[in-house]
Amino acid sequence: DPYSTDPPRHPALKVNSLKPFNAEPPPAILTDNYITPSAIFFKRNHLPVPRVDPKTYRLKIEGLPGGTVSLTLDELKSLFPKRTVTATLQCAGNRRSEMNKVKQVKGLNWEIAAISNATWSGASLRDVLYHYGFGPEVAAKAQHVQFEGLDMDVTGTAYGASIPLNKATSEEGDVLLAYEMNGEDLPADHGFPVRVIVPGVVGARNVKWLGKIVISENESQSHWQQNDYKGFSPGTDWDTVDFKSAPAIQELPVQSAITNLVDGSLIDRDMENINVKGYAWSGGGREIVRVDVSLDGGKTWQVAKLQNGEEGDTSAPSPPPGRAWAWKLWEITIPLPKGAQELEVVCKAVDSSYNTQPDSVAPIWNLRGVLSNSWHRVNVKVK
Ligand code: MTE
Ligand code: MO
Repeated sequence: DPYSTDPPRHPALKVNSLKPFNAEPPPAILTDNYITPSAIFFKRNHLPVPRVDPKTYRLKIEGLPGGTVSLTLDELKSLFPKRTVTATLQCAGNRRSEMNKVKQVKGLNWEIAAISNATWSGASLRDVLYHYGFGPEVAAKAQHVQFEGLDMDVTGTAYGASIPLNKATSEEGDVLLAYEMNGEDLPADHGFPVRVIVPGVVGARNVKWLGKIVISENESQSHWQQNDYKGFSPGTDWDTVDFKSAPAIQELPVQSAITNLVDGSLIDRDMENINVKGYAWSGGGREIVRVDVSLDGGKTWQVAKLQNGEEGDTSAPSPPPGRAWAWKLWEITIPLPKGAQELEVVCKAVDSSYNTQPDSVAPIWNLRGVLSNSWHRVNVKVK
Protein backbone atom coordinates (compact mmCIF):
# COMPACT_ATOMS: atom_id res chain seq x y z
CA ASP A 1 0.00 0.00 0.00
CA PRO A 2 1.72 3.22 -1.16
CA TYR A 3 -0.27 5.12 1.48
CA SER A 4 1.05 3.12 4.44
CA THR A 5 3.64 5.81 5.24
CA ASP A 6 1.11 8.67 5.25
CA PRO A 7 1.27 10.66 8.52
CA PRO A 8 -1.33 10.49 11.34
CA ARG A 9 -4.14 13.08 11.10
CA HIS A 10 -6.37 15.02 13.49
CA PRO A 11 -9.60 13.12 14.27
CA ALA A 12 -11.77 16.26 13.96
CA LEU A 13 -11.15 16.49 10.20
CA LYS A 14 -14.01 15.55 7.91
CA VAL A 15 -12.49 13.07 5.47
CA ASN A 16 -13.53 13.31 1.81
CA SER A 17 -11.10 10.65 0.63
CA LEU A 18 -8.68 8.50 2.62
CA LYS A 19 -6.26 7.40 -0.13
CA PRO A 20 -5.15 9.92 -1.25
CA PHE A 21 -5.94 11.88 1.90
CA ASN A 22 -8.38 14.78 1.48
CA ALA A 23 -10.07 16.40 4.42
CA GLU A 24 -11.53 19.66 5.70
CA PRO A 25 -12.15 20.96 9.23
CA PRO A 26 -15.70 21.31 10.59
CA PRO A 27 -16.93 24.82 9.65
CA ALA A 28 -17.70 25.69 13.28
CA ILE A 29 -14.03 25.44 14.29
CA LEU A 30 -12.57 26.81 11.03
CA THR A 31 -13.11 30.40 12.12
CA ASP A 32 -12.26 29.97 15.81
CA ASN A 33 -8.79 31.26 14.95
CA TYR A 34 -7.59 33.81 12.42
CA ILE A 35 -4.54 31.57 11.87
CA THR A 36 -5.73 28.02 11.24
CA PRO A 37 -3.82 25.52 13.42
CA SER A 38 -1.81 23.27 11.07
CA ALA A 39 -3.45 20.07 12.39
CA ILE A 40 -6.89 21.17 11.17
CA PHE A 41 -5.77 23.11 8.06
CA PHE A 42 -7.55 21.49 5.07
CA LYS A 43 -5.49 18.82 3.34
CA ARG A 44 -5.62 18.12 -0.37
CA ASN A 45 -3.34 15.36 -1.68
CA HIS A 46 -3.54 13.77 -5.14
CA LEU A 47 -1.01 11.06 -4.33
CA PRO A 48 0.70 9.34 -1.39
CA VAL A 49 2.67 11.67 0.90
CA PRO A 50 6.36 11.31 -0.03
CA ARG A 51 8.67 10.87 2.98
CA VAL A 52 11.62 13.16 2.26
CA ASP A 53 14.93 12.96 4.15
CA PRO A 54 15.92 16.57 4.86
CA LYS A 55 19.64 15.61 4.81
CA THR A 56 19.61 14.29 1.26
CA TYR A 57 16.91 16.67 -0.01
CA ARG A 58 17.91 18.75 -3.04
CA LEU A 59 15.93 21.50 -4.75
CA LYS A 60 16.79 21.64 -8.46
CA ILE A 61 16.39 24.79 -10.53
CA GLU A 62 16.53 24.60 -14.33
CA GLY A 63 16.46 27.30 -16.98
CA LEU A 64 18.98 29.76 -15.54
CA PRO A 65 22.15 30.77 -17.48
CA GLY A 66 24.60 28.84 -15.25
CA GLY A 67 22.88 25.48 -15.81
CA THR A 68 21.02 23.37 -13.26
CA VAL A 69 21.22 24.57 -9.66
CA SER A 70 21.02 22.03 -6.85
CA LEU A 71 20.32 23.46 -3.40
CA THR A 72 20.38 21.73 -0.02
CA LEU A 73 17.80 22.58 2.66
CA ASP A 74 20.57 24.19 4.76
CA GLU A 75 21.59 26.38 1.85
CA LEU A 76 18.00 27.49 1.27
CA LYS A 77 17.74 28.40 4.96
CA SER A 78 21.14 30.09 5.35
CA LEU A 79 21.83 31.84 2.03
CA PHE A 80 18.57 33.78 1.87
CA PRO A 81 16.76 36.02 4.35
CA LYS A 82 13.77 34.34 5.97
CA ARG A 83 10.54 36.03 5.02
CA THR A 84 7.10 35.47 6.50
CA VAL A 85 3.78 35.88 4.71
CA THR A 86 0.28 35.25 6.08
CA ALA A 87 -1.64 33.70 3.21
CA THR A 88 -4.94 31.90 2.73
CA LEU A 89 -4.99 28.79 0.57
CA GLN A 90 -8.21 27.78 -1.12
CA CYS A 91 -8.81 24.72 -3.26
CA ALA A 92 -10.50 25.42 -6.63
CA GLY A 93 -13.08 22.82 -5.55
CA ASN A 94 -14.10 24.54 -2.31
CA ARG A 95 -17.93 24.49 -2.02
CA ARG A 96 -18.21 21.94 -4.86
CA SER A 97 -21.00 20.18 -2.93
CA GLU A 98 -23.34 23.11 -3.72
CA MET A 99 -22.71 22.61 -7.46
CA ASN A 100 -23.43 18.90 -7.03
CA LYS A 101 -26.91 19.79 -5.79
CA VAL A 102 -27.66 21.59 -9.06
CA LYS A 103 -26.29 18.78 -11.25
CA GLN A 104 -23.67 16.09 -10.66
CA VAL A 105 -20.06 17.23 -11.16
CA LYS A 106 -16.81 15.25 -11.09
CA GLY A 107 -14.56 15.72 -8.05
CA LEU A 108 -14.27 15.52 -4.27
CA ASN A 109 -17.42 16.70 -2.54
CA TRP A 110 -15.89 19.64 -0.61
CA GLU A 111 -18.19 21.65 1.61
CA ILE A 112 -17.19 25.17 2.69
CA ALA A 113 -13.87 24.48 4.42
CA ALA A 114 -11.41 23.63 1.64
CA ILE A 115 -9.84 26.94 2.65
CA SER A 116 -7.52 27.83 5.55
CA ASN A 117 -5.11 30.57 6.62
CA ALA A 118 -1.53 30.21 7.90
CA THR A 119 1.74 32.05 8.31
CA TRP A 120 4.41 30.71 5.97
CA SER A 121 8.14 31.35 6.26
CA GLY A 122 10.95 30.66 3.87
CA ALA A 123 13.13 32.13 1.17
CA SER A 124 11.63 34.48 -1.38
CA LEU A 125 11.52 32.75 -4.78
CA ARG A 126 12.54 36.07 -6.33
CA ASP A 127 15.66 36.27 -4.12
CA VAL A 128 16.66 32.71 -5.03
CA LEU A 129 16.14 33.15 -8.77
CA TYR A 130 18.08 36.45 -8.88
CA HIS A 131 20.88 34.91 -6.79
CA TYR A 132 21.38 32.19 -9.40
CA GLY A 133 21.46 34.50 -12.41
CA PHE A 134 17.87 35.40 -13.27
CA GLY A 135 17.77 38.70 -15.16
CA PRO A 136 16.47 40.46 -18.27
CA GLU A 137 18.03 37.91 -20.68
CA VAL A 138 16.15 35.04 -19.04
CA ALA A 139 12.97 37.12 -18.74
CA ALA A 140 13.10 37.92 -22.47
CA LYS A 141 12.70 34.24 -23.32
CA ALA A 142 10.64 32.77 -20.50
CA GLN A 143 7.03 33.27 -19.44
CA HIS A 144 6.32 30.62 -16.84
CA VAL A 145 7.81 29.06 -13.74
CA GLN A 146 7.02 25.38 -13.39
CA PHE A 147 7.07 23.44 -10.12
CA GLU A 148 7.38 19.70 -9.71
CA GLY A 149 6.56 17.78 -6.55
CA LEU A 150 8.34 14.70 -5.18
CA ASP A 151 5.01 12.85 -4.96
CA MET A 152 4.46 10.46 -7.85
CA ASP A 153 1.80 8.18 -9.28
CA VAL A 154 2.46 4.49 -10.10
CA THR A 155 3.88 5.44 -13.52
CA GLY A 156 6.44 7.76 -11.89
CA THR A 157 4.65 10.96 -12.96
CA ALA A 158 5.07 13.75 -10.41
CA TYR A 159 2.49 16.35 -9.36
CA GLY A 160 3.22 19.57 -11.24
CA ALA A 161 1.91 23.08 -11.88
CA SER A 162 3.13 26.47 -13.08
CA ILE A 163 2.59 30.18 -12.52
CA PRO A 164 3.32 33.24 -14.68
CA LEU A 165 6.97 34.33 -14.54
CA ASN A 166 6.03 37.84 -13.47
CA LYS A 167 4.18 36.58 -10.39
CA ALA A 168 7.22 34.45 -9.49
CA THR A 169 9.85 37.17 -9.85
CA SER A 170 8.15 40.44 -8.87
CA GLU A 171 8.71 42.03 -5.49
CA GLU A 172 4.94 42.38 -4.94
CA GLY A 173 4.28 38.72 -5.81
CA ASP A 174 5.49 37.58 -2.37
CA VAL A 175 6.07 34.02 -3.63
CA LEU A 176 7.89 31.90 -1.04
CA LEU A 177 9.87 28.69 -1.00
CA ALA A 178 8.38 27.94 2.39
CA TYR A 179 9.98 25.60 4.94
CA GLU A 180 7.85 26.69 7.91
CA MET A 181 4.10 26.78 8.53
CA ASN A 182 2.82 28.61 11.62
CA GLY A 183 6.36 28.87 13.02
CA GLU A 184 7.26 25.17 12.76
CA ASP A 185 8.79 22.89 10.12
CA LEU A 186 6.19 22.15 7.43
CA PRO A 187 4.09 19.13 8.45
CA ALA A 188 4.36 16.07 6.15
CA ASP A 189 0.87 16.67 4.73
CA HIS A 190 1.68 20.28 3.86
CA GLY A 191 4.87 19.64 1.90
CA PHE A 192 7.85 18.91 4.19
CA PRO A 193 10.57 20.00 3.73
CA VAL A 194 9.75 22.74 1.14
CA ARG A 195 6.65 23.90 -0.69
CA VAL A 196 5.96 26.91 -2.83
CA ILE A 197 3.46 29.44 -1.49
CA VAL A 198 1.91 31.53 -4.25
CA PRO A 199 -0.24 34.05 -2.38
CA GLY A 200 -3.54 34.96 -4.01
CA VAL A 201 -3.38 31.99 -6.36
CA VAL A 202 -5.46 28.78 -6.36
CA GLY A 203 -4.22 26.01 -4.03
CA ALA A 204 -3.27 23.74 -6.94
CA ARG A 205 -0.28 25.93 -7.90
CA ASN A 206 1.12 25.89 -4.34
CA VAL A 207 3.20 22.77 -5.02
CA LYS A 208 4.15 20.71 -1.96
CA TRP A 209 7.28 18.51 -1.49
CA LEU A 210 8.93 20.76 -4.05
CA GLY A 211 11.67 18.91 -6.00
CA LYS A 212 12.19 21.02 -9.07
CA ILE A 213 11.67 24.53 -10.43
CA VAL A 214 11.87 25.11 -14.20
CA ILE A 215 11.94 28.54 -15.82
CA SER A 216 10.34 28.01 -19.19
CA GLU A 217 8.65 29.37 -22.28
CA ASN A 218 5.84 26.93 -21.52
CA GLU A 219 3.32 26.22 -18.81
CA SER A 220 3.65 22.97 -16.91
CA GLN A 221 2.49 20.12 -19.15
CA SER A 222 1.08 18.27 -16.13
CA HIS A 223 -2.44 16.91 -16.11
CA TRP A 224 -3.31 19.37 -13.32
CA GLN A 225 -2.24 22.41 -15.34
CA GLN A 226 -3.58 21.27 -18.73
CA ASN A 227 -6.61 19.04 -18.18
CA ASP A 228 -7.94 20.01 -14.80
CA TYR A 229 -8.47 23.17 -12.71
CA LYS A 230 -10.11 25.11 -15.53
CA GLY A 231 -13.54 26.73 -15.70
CA PHE A 232 -16.20 26.15 -18.39
CA SER A 233 -19.69 27.26 -19.35
CA PRO A 234 -22.66 25.54 -17.68
CA GLY A 235 -23.50 24.27 -21.18
CA THR A 236 -20.22 22.39 -21.59
CA ASP A 237 -20.41 18.66 -20.89
CA TRP A 238 -17.88 15.80 -20.89
CA ASP A 239 -18.63 15.03 -24.56
CA THR A 240 -17.93 18.57 -25.75
CA VAL A 241 -15.30 19.87 -23.33
CA ASP A 242 -12.01 21.03 -24.89
CA PHE A 243 -9.55 21.63 -22.08
CA LYS A 244 -7.21 23.54 -24.42
CA SER A 245 -9.89 26.21 -24.90
CA ALA A 246 -9.76 27.55 -21.33
CA PRO A 247 -6.91 29.10 -19.34
CA ALA A 248 -5.58 27.39 -16.22
CA ILE A 249 -7.05 28.89 -13.05
CA GLN A 250 -4.57 31.17 -11.25
CA GLU A 251 -6.17 34.00 -9.20
CA LEU A 252 -9.45 32.94 -7.60
CA PRO A 253 -12.66 35.01 -7.50
CA VAL A 254 -14.11 36.63 -4.36
CA GLN A 255 -15.47 34.17 -1.83
CA SER A 256 -17.25 34.09 1.53
CA ALA A 257 -19.20 31.63 3.64
CA ILE A 258 -21.11 31.34 6.91
CA THR A 259 -19.36 29.00 9.36
CA ASN A 260 -21.40 29.06 12.58
CA LEU A 261 -24.86 28.09 11.33
CA VAL A 262 -25.81 24.68 10.02
CA ASP A 263 -28.41 24.29 7.28
CA GLY A 264 -31.67 22.94 8.69
CA SER A 265 -30.79 23.65 12.33
CA LEU A 266 -33.17 25.14 14.90
CA ILE A 267 -32.86 28.36 16.84
CA ASP A 268 -34.85 29.30 19.89
CA ARG A 269 -37.53 31.94 19.20
CA ASP A 270 -36.91 33.46 22.64
CA MET A 271 -33.41 34.50 21.64
CA GLU A 272 -33.08 38.23 21.18
CA ASN A 273 -30.33 38.13 18.59
CA ILE A 274 -28.82 35.88 16.03
CA ASN A 275 -25.06 35.85 15.64
CA VAL A 276 -23.63 35.11 12.19
CA LYS A 277 -19.95 34.43 11.54
CA GLY A 278 -17.79 33.43 8.62
CA TYR A 279 -14.78 34.03 6.41
CA ALA A 280 -14.19 36.12 3.29
CA TRP A 281 -11.27 36.16 0.87
CA SER A 282 -10.43 37.11 -2.68
CA GLY A 283 -7.65 36.05 -5.04
CA GLY A 284 -4.93 38.19 -6.59
CA GLY A 285 -4.23 40.14 -3.39
CA ARG A 286 -7.58 41.95 -3.61
CA GLU A 287 -8.61 42.96 -0.11
CA ILE A 288 -12.06 42.20 1.28
CA VAL A 289 -13.67 45.59 1.82
CA ARG A 290 -17.16 44.54 2.93
CA VAL A 291 -19.34 41.58 3.81
CA ASP A 292 -23.15 41.88 3.57
CA VAL A 293 -25.44 39.59 5.54
CA SER A 294 -29.16 39.01 5.01
CA LEU A 295 -31.68 37.06 7.11
CA ASP A 296 -34.39 37.09 4.43
CA GLY A 297 -32.74 35.45 1.44
CA GLY A 298 -31.26 38.70 0.13
CA LYS A 299 -34.16 41.17 0.36
CA THR A 300 -32.53 43.26 3.09
CA TRP A 301 -28.88 43.48 4.07
CA GLN A 302 -26.63 44.54 6.92
CA VAL A 303 -22.89 45.06 6.98
CA ALA A 304 -20.76 42.67 9.08
CA LYS A 305 -17.75 43.64 11.19
CA LEU A 306 -14.45 42.56 9.62
CA GLN A 307 -11.50 41.16 11.50
CA ASN A 308 -8.05 40.96 9.90
CA GLY A 309 -6.04 39.48 12.76
CA GLU A 310 -6.57 37.35 15.87
CA GLU A 311 -9.59 38.45 17.88
CA GLY A 312 -8.76 41.38 20.14
CA ASP A 313 -5.68 42.26 18.10
CA THR A 314 -6.39 45.79 16.95
CA SER A 315 -2.80 46.32 15.82
CA ALA A 316 -3.08 44.05 12.79
CA PRO A 317 -1.92 46.35 10.00
CA SER A 318 -3.75 46.70 6.71
CA PRO A 319 -1.83 44.98 3.91
CA PRO A 320 -0.29 47.10 1.13
CA PRO A 321 -2.70 47.62 -1.81
CA GLY A 322 -2.88 44.55 -4.04
CA ARG A 323 -1.13 42.35 -1.48
CA ALA A 324 -4.03 41.29 0.75
CA TRP A 325 -3.16 37.59 0.79
CA ALA A 326 -5.02 36.61 3.94
CA TRP A 327 -8.72 36.17 4.59
CA LYS A 328 -10.86 38.30 6.87
CA LEU A 329 -13.11 36.77 9.43
CA TRP A 330 -16.40 38.56 9.96
CA GLU A 331 -19.21 38.61 12.44
CA ILE A 332 -22.56 40.31 12.95
CA THR A 333 -25.25 40.22 15.62
CA ILE A 334 -28.75 40.93 14.29
CA PRO A 335 -32.01 41.18 16.32
CA LEU A 336 -34.14 38.12 15.59
CA PRO A 337 -37.05 39.31 13.41
CA LYS A 338 -40.32 39.09 15.38
CA GLY A 339 -42.57 36.24 14.33
CA ALA A 340 -40.19 34.76 11.77
CA GLN A 341 -40.47 30.97 11.52
CA GLU A 342 -37.65 30.47 9.13
CA LEU A 343 -34.61 32.50 8.20
CA GLU A 344 -32.65 32.28 5.00
CA VAL A 345 -29.28 33.56 6.14
CA VAL A 346 -27.08 34.76 3.28
CA CYS A 347 -23.63 36.31 3.02
CA LYS A 348 -21.75 37.92 0.15
CA ALA A 349 -18.40 39.66 0.11
CA VAL A 350 -17.03 42.60 -1.89
CA ASP A 351 -13.33 42.93 -2.75
CA SER A 352 -11.19 45.99 -3.44
CA SER A 353 -12.02 45.83 -7.17
CA TYR A 354 -15.74 45.88 -6.20
CA ASN A 355 -16.10 42.34 -7.44
CA THR A 356 -18.91 40.57 -5.66
CA GLN A 357 -20.31 37.05 -5.60
CA PRO A 358 -23.02 35.77 -7.97
CA ASP A 359 -26.40 35.18 -6.28
CA SER A 360 -26.93 31.59 -7.39
CA VAL A 361 -25.07 28.45 -8.40
CA ALA A 362 -26.74 27.43 -11.68
CA PRO A 363 -25.25 30.19 -13.90
CA ILE A 364 -21.69 29.35 -12.73
CA TRP A 365 -22.14 25.57 -12.67
CA ASN A 366 -19.34 23.77 -14.51
CA LEU A 367 -18.61 20.10 -15.10
CA ARG A 368 -15.56 20.02 -12.84
CA GLY A 369 -17.30 21.86 -10.00
CA VAL A 370 -14.63 24.53 -9.56
CA LEU A 371 -14.93 28.27 -8.75
CA SER A 372 -18.08 27.74 -6.67
CA ASN A 373 -18.51 31.17 -5.08
CA SER A 374 -22.17 32.09 -5.13
CA TRP A 375 -23.91 33.73 -2.13
CA HIS A 376 -23.69 31.30 0.74
CA ARG A 377 -27.20 30.48 1.96
CA VAL A 378 -28.09 28.69 5.19
CA ASN A 379 -31.70 27.99 6.22
CA VAL A 380 -32.51 27.89 9.92
CA LYS A 381 -35.85 27.28 11.61
CA VAL A 382 -37.06 29.43 14.50
CA LYS A 383 -39.01 27.39 17.09
N1 MTE B 1 1.42 19.64 -4.38
C1 MTE B 1 1.77 18.36 -4.58
N2 MTE B 1 3.08 18.05 -4.72
N3 MTE B 1 0.83 17.38 -4.65
C2 MTE B 1 -0.52 17.67 -4.51
O1 MTE B 1 -1.35 16.76 -4.57
N4 MTE B 1 -2.23 19.43 -4.23
C3 MTE B 1 -2.49 20.85 -4.57
C4 MTE B 1 -1.52 21.76 -3.86
N5 MTE B 1 -0.17 21.29 -3.99
C5 MTE B 1 -0.90 19.02 -4.32
C6 MTE B 1 0.13 19.99 -4.22
C7 MTE B 1 -3.85 21.30 -4.30
S1 MTE B 1 -5.04 20.93 -5.47
C8 MTE B 1 -4.16 22.11 -3.23
S2 MTE B 1 -5.71 22.74 -3.02
C9 MTE B 1 -3.12 22.45 -2.22
O2 MTE B 1 -1.87 21.80 -2.49
C10 MTE B 1 -3.58 22.05 -0.83
O3 MTE B 1 -2.60 22.36 0.10
P1 MTE B 1 -2.73 21.83 1.59
O4 MTE B 1 -2.88 20.33 1.55
O5 MTE B 1 -1.50 22.30 2.28
O6 MTE B 1 -3.97 22.47 2.15
MO1 MO C 1 -6.99 21.94 -4.92
